[in-house]
Amino acid sequence: MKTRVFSGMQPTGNLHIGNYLGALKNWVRIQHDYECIFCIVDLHAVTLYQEPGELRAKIAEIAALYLAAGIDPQVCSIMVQSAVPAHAELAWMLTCVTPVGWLERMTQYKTKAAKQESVSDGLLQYPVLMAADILLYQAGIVPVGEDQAQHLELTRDVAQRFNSLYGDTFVVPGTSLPAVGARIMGLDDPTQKMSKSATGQNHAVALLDPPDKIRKTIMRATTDSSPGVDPETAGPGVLNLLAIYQAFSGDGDDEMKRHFAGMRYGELKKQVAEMVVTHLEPFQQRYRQIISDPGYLAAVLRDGAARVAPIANDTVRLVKQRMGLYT
Ligand code: AQP
Repeated sequence: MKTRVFSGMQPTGNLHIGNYLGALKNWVRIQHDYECIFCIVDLHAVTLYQEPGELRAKIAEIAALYLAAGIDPQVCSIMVQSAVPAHAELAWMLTCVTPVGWLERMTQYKTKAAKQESVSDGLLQYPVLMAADILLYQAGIVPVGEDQAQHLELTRDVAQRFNSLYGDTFVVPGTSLPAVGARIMGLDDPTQKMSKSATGQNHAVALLDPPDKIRKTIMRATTDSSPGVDPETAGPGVLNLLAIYQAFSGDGDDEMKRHFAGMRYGELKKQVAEMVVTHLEPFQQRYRQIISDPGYLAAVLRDGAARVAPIANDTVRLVKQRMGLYT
């Protein structure tokens, strides 16, 4: 039997090349090797306020982006989190075995909470819901970007705690990070990770940005004060541009060094921009075709949820039995 893989994205903001290189591209690569479930995690999205109409549209957009990237719905299950109620049900049971101190230590919680006047309980519980998403399907591997590594560690801790309290119930999942592109940094500030919620104009390249905008954003990327590329001593801005190029091109380390050593920053940026545009143009064409067919998208999501719901319901039944809850 194939190992099961679970991962997801929030239907918020504009998906960027960090989301693509850190997660989505990896999903496409491994989809034939594992039994994959790719989720649109709308229950996570509402940990911060979302305008309902926009959220609905974003769910369709993310589904279309998954498909445009090359996720094959015949091979993988693409589904929306709130279509399978077992996610929320299991999250409650796991909440009851998770110490609050574990959640308060999460870096993402601290960063996001600091930006809010009033913090919802949901924002604190976010990693427990993520643990439920993964454990519900007994996933063995979770391909994510590096920023999610801490949440994955918490998922393992929750699974182990539950297993030790109630007996072996959950598969303890492993993380899968891409070799290149696990943490793409902001183009305006390469000390911060590229993020959907950042507001800077030149911060990110969104997957649906037109070619001119992509070129402009990359040409304005922060580099450093040396005259040209030295892969050994390059600062974070140059390393970030090299990582973007390498993750898209698939070039090896030696090839990269040979190609870019001594190159002026203007030329480096131009080549990175062309590499990104070349990859995103056909992707965007596929996206436009897919999004124009809402009937097809709805069918993919309905089919995905129907395929995974029995697995989720089995796990919830098992967890209830283990805990002595009414089944
Ligand atoms: N900068 C990044 N580099 C590599 N991978 C990244 N991911 C996110 N940012 C980077 C990975 O993308 C997947 C989906 O993420 P998400 O939708 O759950 O949102 P996020 O992690 O919260 O992404 P953002 O862009 O940073 O959004 P905001 O600003 O809302 O927090 C995950 O696998 C993630 O690791």
